[in-house]
Amino acid sequence: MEKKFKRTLVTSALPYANGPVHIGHLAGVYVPADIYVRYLRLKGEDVLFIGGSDEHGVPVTIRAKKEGITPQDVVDRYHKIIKDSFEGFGISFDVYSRTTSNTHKELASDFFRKLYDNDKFVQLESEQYYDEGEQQFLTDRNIRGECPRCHAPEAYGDQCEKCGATLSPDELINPYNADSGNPLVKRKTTHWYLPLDQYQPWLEEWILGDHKEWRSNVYGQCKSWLDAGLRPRAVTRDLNWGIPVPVEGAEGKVLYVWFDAPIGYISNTKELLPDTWEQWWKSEDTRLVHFIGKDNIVFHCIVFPTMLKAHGDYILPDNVPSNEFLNLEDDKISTSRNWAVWLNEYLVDFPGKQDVLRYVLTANAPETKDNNFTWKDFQARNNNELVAVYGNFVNRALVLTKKYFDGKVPAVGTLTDYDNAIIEEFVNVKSEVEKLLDQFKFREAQKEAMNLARIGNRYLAETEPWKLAKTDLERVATILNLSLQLVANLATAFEPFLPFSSKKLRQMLNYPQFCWENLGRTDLLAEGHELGETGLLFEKIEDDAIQAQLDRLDRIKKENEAASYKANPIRPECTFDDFLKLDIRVGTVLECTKVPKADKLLQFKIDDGIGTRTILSGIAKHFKPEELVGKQVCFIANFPPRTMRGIVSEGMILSAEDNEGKLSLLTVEPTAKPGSEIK
Ligand code: B3M
Ligand code: ZN
Repeated sequence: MEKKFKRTLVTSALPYANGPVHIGHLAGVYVPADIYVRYLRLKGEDVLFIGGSDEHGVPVTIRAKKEGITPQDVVDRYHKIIKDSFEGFGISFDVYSRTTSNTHKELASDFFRKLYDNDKFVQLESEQYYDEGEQQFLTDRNIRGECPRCHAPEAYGDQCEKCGATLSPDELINPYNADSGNPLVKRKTTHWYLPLDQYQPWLEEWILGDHKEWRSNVYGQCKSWLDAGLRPRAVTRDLNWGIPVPVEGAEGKVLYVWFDAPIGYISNTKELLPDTWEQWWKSEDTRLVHFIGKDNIVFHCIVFPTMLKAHGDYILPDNVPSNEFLNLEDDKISTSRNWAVWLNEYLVDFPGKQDVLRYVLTANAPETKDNNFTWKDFQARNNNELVAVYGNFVNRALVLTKKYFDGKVPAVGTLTDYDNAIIEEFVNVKSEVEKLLDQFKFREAQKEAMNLARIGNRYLAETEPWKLAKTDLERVATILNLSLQLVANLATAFEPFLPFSSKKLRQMLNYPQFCWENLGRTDLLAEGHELGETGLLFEKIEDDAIQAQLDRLDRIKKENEAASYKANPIRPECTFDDFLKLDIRVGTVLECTKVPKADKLLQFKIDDGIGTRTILSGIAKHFKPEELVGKQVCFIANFPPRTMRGIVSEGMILSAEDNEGKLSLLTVEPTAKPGSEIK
């Protein structure tokens, strides 16, 4: 059933222009997309690589407000930083534009209008949160309130960052406007919805039936969305930053950022190829591939295809290779916590070492599961693989050729069985690498390429040409010829993965052109061909450079801790007399049980030195009751009794809460007599 395509259109997710891009972006989307595109180009295929910044959406407005500048200022700044970072890493877009371009505004607006005119939307009235003081509707991200799950005080309307729960604003306890702090009321508003439910049968057939070859994480996520049943999705918002809804009576409304952003792929193609863009988007012999991160799967596999289908003129994606997430030093990468390796900073800290990061990110690509980036691993992969294997082999082959043959490719003599066995090992590299790249298995494909260098190193170690120079120069010629052919193969095989190093290597080989087709051949460099200047392909990375990065992360961790301390500021001054009002005592836990039907409450029976007393405490989520029996706790003994769930509680048990909401009980060390006073 293999369809024949004439051209491949590759898109990579449009990053939000509300901050710089980091290693997570690079590993998840841009490096794999770039490897794929470079590979297709090397094969001589017709391919376009579309990128751009996603410049609408609420996060941009939030940052603008925080900094007291306009949303346009924000996106102008970050679009440039992001574009430069991608250029710095050799991400070879054919176009990198932005969703604030006129081409895009017009095309997205027309797209909406066509769906509107053809009755593809449903119009629904709903109640949304509204800030009467500011006279504005709020988007989920702008609403904050207490998390209904973990009771963190500042959860967002769409998510709690503390416990990770996905939320809707309606679930928040005491919602308020994150900017103004005002409490919110509900008010009616009208929006246009894409009726995904109507497309459900078609989507099931198209994805679950026709695209079983999609990565299992992608297929699985689509399946669970479809199994849960799709519902109409609003494609407009009450907001003043975005593309105005091109319909009468829609003042103050803009297209939802996830409606306009994917259309950006089309607009950016149009901007690049004003005359021929339609061939790329409207012709069945174009193969469309979206590279994205896993949080974007539903939009690229369900929402955008539905938009395209509803529109009717456009092709649908053939594949959506999505990666999982990359963590940094075992912690989730987070823009707001500054927990990231920023690409613009890396380019300054490690000039000329773009390929090292490309290599490490591909070697650890989160293709099938979340993966972890650590600076130690970065250093180890550079020093033990790029330097010790790839660089070392190349260097030995080139230096020996300079030494014994004046830098000219020596002639091959008779091949030994061992030579033939080595050749045997790498003739298949082309089909191996291709097979993997065609399946978007970049990690394994890069391993295959690296394997060539391992073969080369082994070959030199076994044959030891430096020992033969005096006795058998002809044999040395054969060994070095074969080694140089391997080096040329390495430059070719690594071209999609490590473009900077391949370029350098081609210069060292004085071998400006080569072609993917020739990969695996042993006659790439002709006898007598003169090599170029030799230099080091990779350099060792020393401990202090790594330590500097670890120190930076340590500093950030401390700053984050300090910031959350500030979020719980020290309370206003109180006097010693105030303190003396509290009667705090030590007690020994005699019994501790869960209160039936109250999932937070523990019931304690405490020996308080005089007798026993009952205390209820809302800490059941944090402790196992049986583990507390026998422990000494501190409690406030002079609070008035309080009845909860029909039980009278006589006091309050004290505990310490850290900035992640984790509790530790206050106890005494060494043990004290029950009833001891705390002062
Ligand atoms: N800007 C989300 C993100 O950066 C979004 C992608 C849009 S792709 C059309 O993860
Ligand atoms: Zn929570």
